Amino acid sequence: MSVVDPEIASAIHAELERQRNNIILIASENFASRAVMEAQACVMTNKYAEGYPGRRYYRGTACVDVAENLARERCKKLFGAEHVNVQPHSGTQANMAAYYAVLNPGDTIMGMNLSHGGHLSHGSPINFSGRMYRIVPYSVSEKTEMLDYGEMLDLAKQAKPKLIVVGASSYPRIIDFKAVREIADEVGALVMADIAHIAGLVVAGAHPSPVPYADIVTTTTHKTLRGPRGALILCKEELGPAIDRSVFPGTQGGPFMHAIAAKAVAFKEALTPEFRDYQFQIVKNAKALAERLMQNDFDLVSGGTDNHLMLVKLMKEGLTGKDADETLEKAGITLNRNMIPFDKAKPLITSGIRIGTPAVTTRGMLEPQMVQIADMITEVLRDIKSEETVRSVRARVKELCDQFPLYPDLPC
Ligand code: DSN
Repeated sequence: MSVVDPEIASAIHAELERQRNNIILIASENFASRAVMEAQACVMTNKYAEGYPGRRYYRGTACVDVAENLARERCKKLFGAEHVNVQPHSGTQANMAAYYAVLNPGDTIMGMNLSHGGHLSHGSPINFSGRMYRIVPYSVSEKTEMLDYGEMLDLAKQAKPKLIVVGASSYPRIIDFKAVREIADEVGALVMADIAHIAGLVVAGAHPSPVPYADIVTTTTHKTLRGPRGALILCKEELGPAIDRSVFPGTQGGPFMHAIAAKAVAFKEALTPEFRDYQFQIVKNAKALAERLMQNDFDLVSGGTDNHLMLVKLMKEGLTGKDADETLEKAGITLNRNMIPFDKAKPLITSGIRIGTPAVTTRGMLEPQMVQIADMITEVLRDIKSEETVRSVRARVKELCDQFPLYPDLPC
């Protein structure tokens, strides 16, 4: 490739070096294994296979059928699910297909407010979901900054939703899927759980599973699940045909067979005891990082974390999320600004930052390194205008990264 396209080869090489030499704390990112990346870069990218294994609209699909069947079987085993569709290209497309399977335009969805931790595709007015459906957003409690299932029930009784969407992109606490099922049953609604962020935790048992309670479960495959970029849908057997029709031909054409092969590899990895230990370590690391930040006098949304992420409020420090993520990036610490519940700042500014531990845990970092990272974040944010502090932290970030090499044998 470096001969055919040296500019792209150079950008890829620079990206590898960036991933190696920075502490990545973006809660939705991770490092897929070499095996997953090899499958994703394979010749199956050349194959059209509209339809499903055994029922394709193209000839020559025997080999890709093997990949999709393995992906489906492994995924069902991993989540204990009755039916799975591994074709969605992304989390938003999985959610779109799920809505398309059970709703008509104009039907009512209750979804978590984006600025309280929800996702664009859970009904944001600037997303297709907010334009196609009537959205009644629910929020976290102002007092606890956690979901209040009593308030959710009251809202559901007024809104009479056809679907309650539960799941989040920036919610640091355990989600009580059973409580949501009970609310839905009281008002005759379906439940869709979007577990994109916590899927790895769920399969390991580090977070309760929604599979026994939700009619439909969607997730991406590249976050805590540590697979290729993509998504999947799980559902009860009786919804299977509707979900499959909704993915293809409803909302997608040809599946990405190389991505499905890579999903199969990731599911095999996720079935191992090592993967389970890894997920529990993500949570231990998040707790250690959160504890240290609080010892260093930072305020965290809801006062801590139960999962892989935390949200730091920066109002007391007189900082915005934008100030913080820009300066931390210069120091080699990559994370994102994030709205916090009841934020008064604009989405591109924000009053908080989101910090997640899946990627650093994949590198092998443990609690002592989380304390170091929390102290480096503190040093930068306490002295945000000091170029000397940024330089000094940058040097220590590099030393820490060198102790936990990333893709050491990747030729690039
Ligand atoms: N944008 C992703 C995240 O960072 O959480 C969710 O899709």
